Amino acid sequence: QFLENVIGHPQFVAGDYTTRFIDTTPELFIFKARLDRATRLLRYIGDVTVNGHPEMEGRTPPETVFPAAPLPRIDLTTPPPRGLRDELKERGAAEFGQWMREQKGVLLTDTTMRDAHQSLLATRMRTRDIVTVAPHYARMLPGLLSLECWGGATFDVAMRFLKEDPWERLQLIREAVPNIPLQMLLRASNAVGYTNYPDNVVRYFVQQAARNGIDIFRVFDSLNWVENMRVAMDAVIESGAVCEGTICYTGDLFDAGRPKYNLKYYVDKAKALENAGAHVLGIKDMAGICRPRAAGELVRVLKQETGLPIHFHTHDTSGIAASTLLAAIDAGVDAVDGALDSMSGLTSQPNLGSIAAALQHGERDPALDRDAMQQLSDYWEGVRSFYEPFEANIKAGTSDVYRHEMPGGQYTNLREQARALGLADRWPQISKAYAEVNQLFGDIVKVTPTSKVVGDLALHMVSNDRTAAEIADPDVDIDFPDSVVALFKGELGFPADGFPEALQKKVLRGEKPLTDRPGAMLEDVDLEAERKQAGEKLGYELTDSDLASHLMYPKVFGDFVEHRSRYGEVSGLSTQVFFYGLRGEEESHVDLEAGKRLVISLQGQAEADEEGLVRLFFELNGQQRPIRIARAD
Ligand code: 3PY
Ligand code: ZN
Repeated sequence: QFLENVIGHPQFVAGDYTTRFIDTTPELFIFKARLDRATRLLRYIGDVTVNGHPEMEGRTPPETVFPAAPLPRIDLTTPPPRGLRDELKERGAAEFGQWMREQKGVLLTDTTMRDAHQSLLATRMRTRDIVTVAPHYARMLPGLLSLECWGGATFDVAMRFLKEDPWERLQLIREAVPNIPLQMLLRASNAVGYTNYPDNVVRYFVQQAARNGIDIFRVFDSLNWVENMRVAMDAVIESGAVCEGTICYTGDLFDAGRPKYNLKYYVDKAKALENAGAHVLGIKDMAGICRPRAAGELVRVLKQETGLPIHFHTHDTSGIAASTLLAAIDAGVDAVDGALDSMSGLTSQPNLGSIAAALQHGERDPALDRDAMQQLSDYWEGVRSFYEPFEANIKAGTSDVYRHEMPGGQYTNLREQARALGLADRWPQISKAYAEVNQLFGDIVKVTPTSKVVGDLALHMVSNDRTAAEIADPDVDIDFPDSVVALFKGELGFPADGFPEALQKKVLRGEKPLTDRPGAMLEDVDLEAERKQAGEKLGYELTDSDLASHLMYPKVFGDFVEHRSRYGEVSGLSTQVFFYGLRGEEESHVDLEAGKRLVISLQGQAEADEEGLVRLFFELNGQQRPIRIARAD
């Protein structure tokens, strides 16, 4: 670029320069960042057009042109009306919790931007598709309790597969939606990862999330171990945000043969969370197995036994989750989660629009604009089609979920893993093995990350033709997956009644399990030293949120930074171009920043030459831009 600048400089062209030309002409060092950014993006588009997106391997890209994602026409220049975030700001977190308890109408959380696509589309929804509709939410549904839009698996997937910065997503949603509380899912001491982090890393992560815009933290522990949630909960409370201390629901309240998860279990957990300072009590039915009668009883009793408002979350894997929500609502639940119509059902949340319709004109009417919900759903329907290859191809609800108890977010993922291992036709065996592993582990709570461990062993059993009896038999040698060893060591904490001793002994092969919660045994990280070290490796000074990303996923973050320096900010590309490249002569617009728009089209492409290089003839803002791309083998 420097050389280009010199050769193109008018003084140089005119021969009007001396040997001090470089010293006295500082503009030579102003590189055309815009052009450079454009070139990098053209390389990305060229690469995907010629070689396909790596994520499409083994998937079928759509053949046809995509339908539009129609956006409701509304005036976005006026400031959004007052919403529940204003209520929260005025009252503060604790009083807001009490205010929630006093509301007659049910409060609604829309999970479309997080759990719905995590559970239906392998978490692949991109920032651009979310942020495009965010300002419409602010103006059309200001009465929503919250938008669940961050955390869970979205953090990891954003960097690993979508090559975008999860923090930027949060900042952009925050900017577009100043009036509705933003909610995230936090796996307590596992933060947004799959294992416990040192306490100061968890604290740092929560601080960053609050600073960047999260108002409500749903905090859960994957073994319902409240002691292991305290560090995260304290950090949330200290930040001023709402702490939704959450119990994961498993088993069946009314199954006398499985008394471990009876009403007393839940009441004890709820009281422990209230004592730990929760402002709201979350009930997280991650698999969608809470039967309607159990939901009603649970809500009725927990409202009596605690002074907290209750926020209920479920999945529609069984096909009857709406009846569970309605039972919870009848019993006085304060808030429920759902996803907008076109992103609801199956492993996702129940249909928010239908719940609102069912309650209309009644005492618990959430009083939201149903036309607005419909229009926003129409938008999501268009967006969903961009992600067609990530659909799980499940056509109906399954009552089998009551047996295997897989979380909605895991169900499709595990099926996909099974497919990748060539075990697609053995799914019934895998789901059976999953239930058996749960029993081998002592009937545990299964939610990220413990659910992943159960899934790992279930896949291991089926791919190695092992029975549950063989897994348990001390005389049969099993090469346990690493995640199973870590679980039995206590790296994710412990269930209230511990792990079955005999299996623990077999898995650990003489190694001793931890004697305390993992966070207490892990040394604090020197954050500034870590920032410096990572900065030296990556070649720039990490921002606070970069540091949080690095602390969560050092390798994934490093790869993401490398991708960004090679191709630039690919988050600005449309989803069609990001995944499928440019086809025919369609035109793509990329807004680099306000007022800097790239208009890109592909005029044609030549056959690969003998070195395997393909020439692509792009047009960029009206100018020819040929690019050569190496065809991958
Ligand atoms: C997550 O932790 O990502 C979940 O959605 C658990 O249900
Ligand atoms: Zn969920």
